[in-house]
Amino acid sequence: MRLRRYFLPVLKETPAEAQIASHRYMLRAGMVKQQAAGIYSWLPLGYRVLSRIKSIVDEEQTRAGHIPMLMPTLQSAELWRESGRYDEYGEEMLRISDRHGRDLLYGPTNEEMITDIFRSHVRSYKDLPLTLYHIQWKFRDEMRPRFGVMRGREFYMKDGYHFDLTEADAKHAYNRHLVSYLRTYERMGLQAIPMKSEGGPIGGDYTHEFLILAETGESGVFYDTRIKDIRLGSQVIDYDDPSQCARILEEFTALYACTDETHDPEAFARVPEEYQHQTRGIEVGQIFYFGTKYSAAMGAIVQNAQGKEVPVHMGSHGIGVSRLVGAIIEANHDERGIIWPEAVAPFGCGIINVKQGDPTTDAACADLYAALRAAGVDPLYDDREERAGAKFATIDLIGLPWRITVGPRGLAQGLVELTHRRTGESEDLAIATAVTRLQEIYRQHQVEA
Ligand code: 5CA
Repeated sequence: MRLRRYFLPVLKETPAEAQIASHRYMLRAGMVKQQAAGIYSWLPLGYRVLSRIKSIVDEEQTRAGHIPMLMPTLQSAELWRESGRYDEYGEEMLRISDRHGRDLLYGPTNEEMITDIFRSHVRSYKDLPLTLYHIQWKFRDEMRPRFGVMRGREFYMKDGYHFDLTEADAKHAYNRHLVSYLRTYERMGLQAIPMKSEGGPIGGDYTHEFLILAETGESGVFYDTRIKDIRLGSQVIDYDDPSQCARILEEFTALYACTDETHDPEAFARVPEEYQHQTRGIEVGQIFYFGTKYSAAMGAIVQNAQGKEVPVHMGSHGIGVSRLVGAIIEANHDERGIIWPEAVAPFGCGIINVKQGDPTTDAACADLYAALRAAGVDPLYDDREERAGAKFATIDLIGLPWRITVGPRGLAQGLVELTHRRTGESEDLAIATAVTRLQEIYRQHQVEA
């Protein structure tokens, strides 16, 4: 993309309403625009990051054997009356009526709708196990929407639902989700720690939240610091292997880690003192197992091998896709702006032409731009008639992980400068070497088939 042809409305001033770094930088970098309390337009740069996060979530869900689909944002109140949640859900539910006076609602989650789809089509245990998911906008009329996209009213969520014949199968589905979530967050350069939680309006007493440690998070967190050393890394995962998934869950949940909701001071006191730590965290996902709560209420029944009709065991699983954009910034920024992990960066690198209008420099930049595109690096070329300092500030603010600076002095020796946003380290390289270097870096983030 050439910046002159792009739409990147960066702000010079720090918006007064933004209290935390991610909100400030998302507004300043022209990623989002607030349209009403907790409701945002995603401008091109923000939309790029949101789409990259969505793709990673999709890839990891598919890898775990889960099937993508799409349900509508508006739902009929009838379904929610069947489960009893139409009244229970309270003021967070946005209720709407259509011209015929029929009650609708903007979905805050989809347990009822997916259960309805399931009961309309599945009759036999032979069609199980089944896990369906979608990534769709949700609406919760939060009392205090705040921190930008972190606590929105309209937000983008991945929600998945599994259907199993037995409790044991359902536990495996739960464990499989936990592992696939760990992989998803690791791919985004995040460490999200699973913590025992409470079911809330979704229900179920077996549930974990995934938290990113950050002082600006909304949940209080108590944990054993040794948990920070545990990573999935590049281990090969067989999602069909119940014992491997159970072992990974065990490994990631053995050490103490609780939010203020489930914190148990006595158990925490048993953690050696030097490892006890208390901070705050951002909840970027939650998984639930709630057995037959919805299937029994709504008649999602299958015949088992003995011909007996039984309600299916279910769970639901959510990732806060739009919240992740903010959470990643909270975990990756400095005083100059955002520092995107490569996997979710809106552009792979910035090209800075320090002498726009100089024919040799312009031509070198055009060649470099073409070469990077061909190498799959997806560059943003700052081709504006601006001072070099202003260009550096923009590329730093919007957080591109790499920057290539092109100027007449370097070009005289056939060199450009490659700078790493995170470390600030720079190297003078031949143009072709800089291109290959970035190509290699980004190749690591492409998923193997
Ligand atoms: N049905 C279940 C699982 S699909 C469910 O709705 N779970 S949830 O309530 O925990 O939401 C899933 C994730 O969505 C949360 O972990 C959080 O990351 C994100 N989320 C929830 N509320 C908001 C909000 N108001 N703004 C932004 N993200 C939110």
